[in-house]
Amino acid sequence: MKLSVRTLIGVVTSVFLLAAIATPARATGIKIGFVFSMTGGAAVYGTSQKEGARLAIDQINAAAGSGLQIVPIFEDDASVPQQGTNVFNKLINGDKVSIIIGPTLSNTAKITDPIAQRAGVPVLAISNTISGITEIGDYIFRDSLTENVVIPHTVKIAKKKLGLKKVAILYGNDDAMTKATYEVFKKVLQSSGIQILGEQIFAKGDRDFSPQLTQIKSQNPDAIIVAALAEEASGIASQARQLGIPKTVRIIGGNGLNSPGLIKNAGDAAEGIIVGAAWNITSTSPLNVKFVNDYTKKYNHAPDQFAAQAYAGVQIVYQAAKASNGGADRKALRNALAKTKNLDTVLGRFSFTEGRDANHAGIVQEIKGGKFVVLGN
Ligand code: 1QQ
Repeated sequence: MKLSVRTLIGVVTSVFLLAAIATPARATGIKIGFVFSMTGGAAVYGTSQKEGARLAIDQINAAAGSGLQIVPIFEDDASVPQQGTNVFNKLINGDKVSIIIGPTLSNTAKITDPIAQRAGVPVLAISNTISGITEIGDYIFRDSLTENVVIPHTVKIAKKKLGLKKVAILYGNDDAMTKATYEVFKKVLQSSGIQILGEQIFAKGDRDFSPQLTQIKSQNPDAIIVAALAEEASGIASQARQLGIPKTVRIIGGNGLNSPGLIKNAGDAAEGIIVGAAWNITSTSPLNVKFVNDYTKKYNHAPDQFAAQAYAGVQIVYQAAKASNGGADRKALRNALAKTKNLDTVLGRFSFTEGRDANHAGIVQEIKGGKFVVLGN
């Protein structure tokens, strides 16, 4: 076959053009998968997390210019482990993300994180607080404080301020976090010499807590320990006051109670609730002041702890990506994450422990005037 020069040029040009069309644009950033509960019972947390992450991404990408960009892929786990599994598989095998931030609930993380560990995909938990999450494997990190760290502090401050002697416990027995919170409280109360008058349970989705609260009222406790997610905690707080349990009988809880959604739903009945946290809005560090201002301006409402942990999480991952040549190599990214030391974040100076857990001070808050204020450090 004889080809003219012109035909040859035409063929070569077409091949190049076809190749250009067929080749996807080279990734110019680090692909991060986000798995948050945007629907279902934990949506109050997931919504804040997405807002906090989005703010951090926008600021980082604007500052990076032609440098390393973040390419986010957001997924909703619908507050259930099965959907968490589906989206983890999609992000790992389909989108081929470098790392996953999330999922919102420990109840889901227990099921999803082993999938990422087996695939060699790092995970940064930003709101899981039960023990045993980072123990899933060496690719699992977290920037949230555990109940094990926060609850002893909560009980100590509550005992000192309120002179607690006897309490009743009400907990959800079908969620990993509420069960763990109950177990940690029980251990800490016993070792603090505080008497447990009785234990009551409920399940996710319950709306009527009056049988349990009537029982608790008859026990005349100094306080009620509530291990619940925000949705059920709102109903519990409202009904406790409706049943005539006075506000002097404080509700004391774990991480599930750290949402302003609780204040919105329970209104005045939320006043006086005590909960340990990783962050409080009044922290005066320059980074936090800027974060609170920027966030409030962007979303027209103040951030919560979940937004702050998400914002810090994106920053932690980004610095590790930069330190590992863009984060495309998951193992190098994992190793860079493990080296995170004294990073200035909205949570304070941040380092991971040997076991890849958060290592910073917590605070104890109470709800006063419709806001979370610091009760003690
Ligand atoms: C967990 C939690 C939730 C209450 C917050 C998202 O701490 O599931 O571990």
